[in-house]
Amino acid sequence: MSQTVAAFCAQCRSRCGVVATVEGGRLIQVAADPAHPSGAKICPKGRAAPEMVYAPERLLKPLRRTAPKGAADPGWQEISWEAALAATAEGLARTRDRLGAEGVAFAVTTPSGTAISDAIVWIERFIRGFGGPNIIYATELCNWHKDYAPAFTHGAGIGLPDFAHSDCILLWGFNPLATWLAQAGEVQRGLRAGAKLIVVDPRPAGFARRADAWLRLRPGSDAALALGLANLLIQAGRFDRDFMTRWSSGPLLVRDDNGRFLRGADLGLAEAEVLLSADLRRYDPAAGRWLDDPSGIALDAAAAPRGIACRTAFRRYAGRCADFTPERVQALTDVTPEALVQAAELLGAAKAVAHYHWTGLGQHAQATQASRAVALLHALTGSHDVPGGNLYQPAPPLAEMAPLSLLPPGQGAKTLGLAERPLGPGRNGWVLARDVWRAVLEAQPYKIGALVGFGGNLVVSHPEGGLTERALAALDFHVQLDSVMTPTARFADIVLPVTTGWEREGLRAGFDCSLAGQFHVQLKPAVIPPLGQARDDRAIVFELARRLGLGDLFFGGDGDAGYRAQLAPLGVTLEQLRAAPEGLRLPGEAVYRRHEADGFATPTKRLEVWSEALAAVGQDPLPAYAAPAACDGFDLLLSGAKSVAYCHSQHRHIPALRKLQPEPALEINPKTAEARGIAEGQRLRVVTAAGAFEAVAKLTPGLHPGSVVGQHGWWQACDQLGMPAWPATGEGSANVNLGASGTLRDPVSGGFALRSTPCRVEPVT
Ligand SMILES: Nc1nc2c(c(=O)[nH]1)N[C@H]1C(S)=C(S)[C@@H](COP(=O)(O)OP(=O)(O)OC[C@H]3O[C@@H](n4cnc5c(=O)[nH]c(N)nc54)[C@H](O)[C@@H]3O)O[C@H]1N2
Ligand SMILES: Nc1nc2c(c(=O)[nH]1)N[C@H]1C(S)=C(S)[C@@H](COP(=O)(O)OP(=O)(O)OC[C@H]3O[C@@H](n4cnc5c(=O)[nH]c(N)nc54)[C@H](O)[C@@H]3O)O[C@H]1N2
Ligand code: SF4
Ligand SMILES: [Mo]
Repeated sequence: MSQTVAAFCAQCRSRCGVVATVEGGRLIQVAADPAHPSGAKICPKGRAAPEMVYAPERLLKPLRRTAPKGAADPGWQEISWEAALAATAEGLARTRDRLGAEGVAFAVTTPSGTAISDAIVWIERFIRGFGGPNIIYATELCNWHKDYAPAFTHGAGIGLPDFAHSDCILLWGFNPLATWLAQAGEVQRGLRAGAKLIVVDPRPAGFARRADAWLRLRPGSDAALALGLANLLIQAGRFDRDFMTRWSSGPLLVRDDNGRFLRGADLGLAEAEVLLSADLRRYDPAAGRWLDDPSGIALDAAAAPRGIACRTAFRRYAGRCADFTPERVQALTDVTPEALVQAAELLGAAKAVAHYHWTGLGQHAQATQASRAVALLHALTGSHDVPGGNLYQPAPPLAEMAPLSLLPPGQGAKTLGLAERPLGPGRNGWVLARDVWRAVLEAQPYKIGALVGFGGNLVVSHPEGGLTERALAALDFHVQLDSVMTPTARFADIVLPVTTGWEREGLRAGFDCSLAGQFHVQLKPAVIPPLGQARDDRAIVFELARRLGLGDLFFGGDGDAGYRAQLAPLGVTLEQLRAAPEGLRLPGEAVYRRHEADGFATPTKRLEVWSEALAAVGQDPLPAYAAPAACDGFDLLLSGAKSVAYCHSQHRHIPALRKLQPEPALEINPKTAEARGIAEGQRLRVVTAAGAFEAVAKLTPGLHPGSVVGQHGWWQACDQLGMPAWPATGEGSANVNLGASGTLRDPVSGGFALRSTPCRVEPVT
């Protein structure tokens, strides 16, 4: 008897709506559910769901190490859940007693590329309730420069691109055909309705070939390109002057001598903190409003009240942009003046521009500035929170289950990296792996002795794999939760087997591929029961919490009570959601231009052309770009991109997926290859200042000739196809992150320049 069950695929950010077919308790097939807001299509990973669930590599029982960490064979011994949970709780309690709660670090795998999103709020609730200030989370490599860095400009993340209704779609270092299928569908809808398309990518992948303007830039030069485009818009007067005047900090005066806003106190006014326009009209930043009538206020002006030379923030920004002439932009980015002008024409002509950027913009040493440069470019087009632009329609409200305030007093200040990067991810308790490793190996600034990894493959997916292995081997206590044995789990003392997303529930409010999806709420059912003894992450933290005296925080162990608390603000019950596994469309209308009512969540409550907050931490208050120094002996730039076949370091063991991408490819322009005597399919060694890794040449006509593009995440064998494993580290490894340099880092986020690392490529003989 076969039956169908509505659900969504939780494997990646797309969260495609699906219908699963189950026969005799076995998952047989997963298919798209066109009735679902993100269900038009599914990708090969979704189709391979049955292979993933029933893979012989699945871990189905808790394991305990019996051999020392250095040993070639960990000597895994199967143990009962009771023994595994008791040992875990005891290890955590022991470490907390000895070193304080900060002596335990946590790692959580990415919710954009795994199904951990089913449980992540509960995991964070557990970590914060326990008192852990340090979560290794990859955000600085992943989403920080799109979800947090844009807040320096407009107080929020990048927003929801309304691709389907846009006149001009701007994909910047983002390849949704491979990484966010539902959003690729929205792009296609927009194109069918006549939208123009601009793609900024060194690689001729995804939508690049179909773009009206493909800007094939040199990796990492994104900020220069954005400033150059902004320059053309400003020079031609083809920007939304009204929006910039009414809603940005552009009209406010900035002092030439100290780079601070001119304040009332500077002029001896009673209102010491007011900011001033060129004709000295007063703006109250605390209230977010002008005290004088702002009509006719100048955006671009200079003034010298009381002899204090000032220019408006906008004039300073326009001046910065003017440094990026088409000729200079070409020298910095390799984008021709013709292509630049063409793209600026498209942006200038569009009524609304919908844009998105992700890791192509984010994995660089100047990523925060690049994010600012693109946010301001987008602001110039006047597309903030308007139909066809980027929207700020919030997801339906679930109760916040993991606020930072759960951390006991004083713990938050212990978050590693906060002192060096006070505006970075540390503010949310998210830390760099390398900062944790320093605490493990050198007790700096304090000792960390234990790690709990909720998935994640730190040895392969994070930079500095060799360092990671040394630190993992030095831990006193390490628990890893995963569904397969990984190069990271190999170091653990206890490995807990977890279910896949198909074997457990998952609650999701808002499917943010589209405005319509944003109103959709769904409690995905478990389409099949858990395999073997696998348990779901959520149930595991409920149980660990009970054993660690945090039972009250976890509703006395009652998972449904937890869901009910989460659903309380929504006006939908758990029973209603369980009765509608395909999800519910909540009532509500889109609201646009939210800033007109609320202002922006920035220090000036305006969209910040000039950022005093960045200046206060030593960063340029205007978006900036400086060409990196040439690097002797390295004539190419190493970049990267994801394959549709895999998420990060997962799935190489799945036959249907491994057939799509059998080997770790290094994309290289045929001319670049020819000059080095490299042929298609040849084994190559990529050498950087930090290390080396191997890959297989894939000649890619059209690729930016000064760059090569690797794929991270290779380690695993596919036994069913007889395809080999790759060492995670050391000789012959294909681990791209062995080439990541600890010195090429974004100063605000701490992120690594994984996509702009100087390298050279040589054939392996
Ligand atoms: N199939 C699949 N889907 C995934 C994931 C996965 O691993 N596999 N992971 C999920 C996660 S966690 C994430 S973060 C997202 C990431 O989603 P994306 O950011 O879309 O992922 P990528 O394909 O790695 O990178 C996007 C593009 O950036 C380009 N690029 C490289 N260097 C540069 C540069 O210097 N400048 C610019 N402008 N572009 C550059 C690449 O050529 C690539 O086409 O995908 C999510 N979805
Ligand atoms: N060079 C280079 N490095 C990169 C990137 C890049 O583009 N280039 N991308 C970066 C990005 S964007 C990200 S997000 C990170 C990702 O880095 P990680 O989060 O470490 O992702 P993976 O390497 O795929 O490891 C995920 C592990 O979690 C397990 N897992 C999957 N689902 C679950 C679950 O529901 N529960 C539990 N407990 N475990 C689960 C998987 O089996 C797998 O072993 O990598 C980053 N590293
Ligand atoms: S695109 Fe992502 S969510 Fe959609 S089917 Fe593929 S893996 Fe699943
Ligand atoms: Mo990511």
